[in-house]
Amino acid sequence: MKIIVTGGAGFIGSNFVYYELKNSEDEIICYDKLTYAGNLENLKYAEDNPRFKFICGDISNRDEVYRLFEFDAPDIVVNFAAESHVDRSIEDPELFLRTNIIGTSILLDACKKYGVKRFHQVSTDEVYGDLPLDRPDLFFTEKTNLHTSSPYSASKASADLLVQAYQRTYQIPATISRCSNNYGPYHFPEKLIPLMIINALNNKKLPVYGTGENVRDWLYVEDHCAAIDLIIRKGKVGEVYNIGGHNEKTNLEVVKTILKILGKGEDLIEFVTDRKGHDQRYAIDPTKIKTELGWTPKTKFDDGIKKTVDWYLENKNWWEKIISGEYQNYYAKMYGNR
Ligand code: NAD
Ligand code: TDX
Repeated sequence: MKIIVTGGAGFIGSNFVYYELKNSEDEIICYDKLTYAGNLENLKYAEDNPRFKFICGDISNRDEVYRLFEFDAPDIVVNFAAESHVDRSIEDPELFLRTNIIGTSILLDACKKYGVKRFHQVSTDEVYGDLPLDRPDLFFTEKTNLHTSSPYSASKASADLLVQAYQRTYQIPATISRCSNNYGPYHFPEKLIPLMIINALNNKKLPVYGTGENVRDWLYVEDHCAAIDLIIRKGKVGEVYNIGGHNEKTNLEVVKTILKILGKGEDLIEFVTDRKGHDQRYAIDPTKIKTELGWTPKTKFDDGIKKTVDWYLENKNWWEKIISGEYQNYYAKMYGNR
């Protein structure tokens, strides 16, 4: 089969490309605009594989997308392409609407026009909004109402609604997955875990928003890839699957764990102005994907975070190139006066 992986030069998409090249016989076409978050170096171990091809393109460009579907005739499309950072969406929402909503709708139109066996939308637990910190008994299930907090999550929820509308109206064979926070190799340094690892390695302050009590539910990226692989092959059309491994941690716990692994002092921690509209707690109930598809996460947080820190230690070149470029301006703008 032929699988188009949109956004395959980003964090999770590149891990998914490697997962498929290793675990399937399928042909993988990565279609990516190479925004600031897309990086061909993420795919350097795939480029010589005869089952892999890279095409540079934008999911919100209808002509380009139709050409892609016409020439490459995919069986399956997995849509990772998105603007993915909440803080950037708070500064400038418009691009999030264009890529995450219009881009998804154009991919769906292409599926309608050319036909596919499956369209899979990679969504997020953020579409459910947040849970209160004092109710550890509550979890997001697939039946939880959509209730978004940031322009990012609103754009992802809008895309989910479009996928469901196209599935019902035009019988597009679509599925949706909503995963909790990922971590692992190739994670762009703007996000919590890589940012804290890199700052600690450079003996720079670690900017924790608010009190650091907000809770995220962490999943090692390879476990997310395995779940998506199961859904595209065995998942039922029209269904939503939540993905998460019950690894809830406060941000402060995560930051302290990283400092401990690196043998650095907690004096590097700096509490800074909170994120606007900051979601309190995310927590996924993964019962459906476990019982219906037999998925279970393999990597425990304690092992995954050590593997991740090791990866950043061993791939200094990768992140040094990123943080020496435009990222400097981003960092000054977001953290300079915080
Ligand atoms: P990322 O920002 O690392 O990568 C996004 C990729 O999409 C980049 O390669 C970028 O170049 C590409 N892209 C952006 N706009 C594009 C466009 N218009 N056309 C084509 N390509 C474009 O993001 P990520 O963290 O890998 O997230 C991938 C997907 O998974 C996103 O849809 C995100 O909402 C979802 N998700 C992420 C997490 C997480 O913890 N990172 C958790 C759940 C769901
Ligand atoms: O410098 C920071 N300091 C800080 O305290 C950063 C970048 C983050 N934080 C906090 C905010 C969040 O509570 O850490 C937590 C995690 O932040 P992010 O890494 O920005 O992730 P989050 O906002 O939880 O969203 C992520 O998970 C869901 C991804 O970026 C999304 O793409 C995904 O959908």
